[in-house]
Amino acid sequence: MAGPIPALEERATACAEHLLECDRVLLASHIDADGLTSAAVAASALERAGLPFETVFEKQLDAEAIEAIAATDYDTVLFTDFGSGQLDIIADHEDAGDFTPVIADHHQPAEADTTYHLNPLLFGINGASELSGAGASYVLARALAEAGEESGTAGTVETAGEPTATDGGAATARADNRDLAALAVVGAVGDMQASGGELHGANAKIVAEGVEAGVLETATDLALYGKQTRPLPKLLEYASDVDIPGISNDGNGALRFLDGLGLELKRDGEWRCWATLTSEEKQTVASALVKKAVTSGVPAHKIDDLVGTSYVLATEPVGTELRDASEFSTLLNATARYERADVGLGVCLGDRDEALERARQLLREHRRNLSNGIDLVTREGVTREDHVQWFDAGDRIRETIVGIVAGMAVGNAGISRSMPILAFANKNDEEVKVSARGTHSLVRKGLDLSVVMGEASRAVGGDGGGHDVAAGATVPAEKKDEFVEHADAIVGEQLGDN
Ligand SMILES: [Mn+2]
Repeated sequence: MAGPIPALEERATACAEHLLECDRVLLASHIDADGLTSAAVAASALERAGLPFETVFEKQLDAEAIEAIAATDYDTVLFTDFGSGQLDIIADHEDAGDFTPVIADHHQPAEADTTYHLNPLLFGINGASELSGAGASYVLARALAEAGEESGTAGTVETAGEPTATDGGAATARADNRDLAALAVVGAVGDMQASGGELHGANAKIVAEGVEAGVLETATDLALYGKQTRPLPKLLEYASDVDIPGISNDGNGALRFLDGLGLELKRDGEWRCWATLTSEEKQTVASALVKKAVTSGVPAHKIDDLVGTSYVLATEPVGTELRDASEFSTLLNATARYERADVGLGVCLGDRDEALERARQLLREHRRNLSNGIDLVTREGVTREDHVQWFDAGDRIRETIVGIVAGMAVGNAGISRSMPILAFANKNDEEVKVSARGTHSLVRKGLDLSVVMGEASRAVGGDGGGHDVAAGATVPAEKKDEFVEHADAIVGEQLGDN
């Protein structure tokens, strides 16, 4: 029986067979939604294969972190959602006999290779849009089940305590790890791979396995964030990706729009959410929304963005963030941003008590921190140079969220949309983190913040990079002003308005 992605099958099997020969494994993963789901997929597969393991998380897999991993007495290290980009350092440790790496990643590999390296980019599959770290881990998990079955090393652990007689389908899905497809999809969605409203390529094959296994449902649906948990008026008000005049960012407008549809909007005094509407009710709202967008002059390609594929985790309760891949990944990101990978992993592995409650609390705090941060920046304002605007939050906004705050504050009073914004926050005693945010219209005019942050930071002894519309850097604290000067000059050149 073939795995979900034939091109990766042979390598995945080699990785799986090596793992199954080990006495125990150290699992190391990245701290973000994709990394957490990667770890959960790998941890479940290792456990079902009867392989003892321990899990560690890193925000950044740098030389120091790899050194610490090498210092443990594990002979085999399974890296998920990172490892490829650090392969040069990892290979040195492998050569020194510190450990044998097994890597399930989707990032650009460094100039080195190793035997047990599972990465879609090595097999002509796009790692940015077709397979995430969790997807690569899923491919490995499927191979682990398959190889375990053939070698007879697994088969005793995985069905313990599971209903088998009455629930044959679910038991089979669990025995071959297809039930883990749901987490793989949460990882892909969390890694922003659902471009144009749906998952493509290898990701789509994983979706198909999840549907077959009964853990996923897909539907063409409204492509708004919060269908499971947001009260209907908030769902529409906060949907800012497609700007519908009179509804987006307009609480009263959203209420008036819904009131005019003749629907039962509340039940037991509580606003209903999208997920609890009947299909007719959803149809009524969706058609009215499209009509409103058309009559408000929203361009056709934007109206298309209102509709997309929803990925529903079929075994999770309706009306919870766990049921929607996008809301699930947001919950995981909230745990990751506050360095509570243990909480995120707990939720992925099925802890619906303590871990879930803590994750929800972290998400509430995260939203509060964002809103406080936006208030702070708006109140204190930004400093304008010729081509960029900036603010320094010091210790008052965490460096892990200062970029999101900057992006959300743009457009508020005194914060221009017509130049990029740089946001500083303290990282430690010696360094500051700087996050840059632009707009797509500035990118069309030539802005590339990845280049700006990379060049300006290296000019002052720091380092940085990212994407054209959003990037980040770390620079020595005393070089902040010099960094701003460099960034200002480079943006001026890019936009050609020197
Ligand atoms: Mn990833």
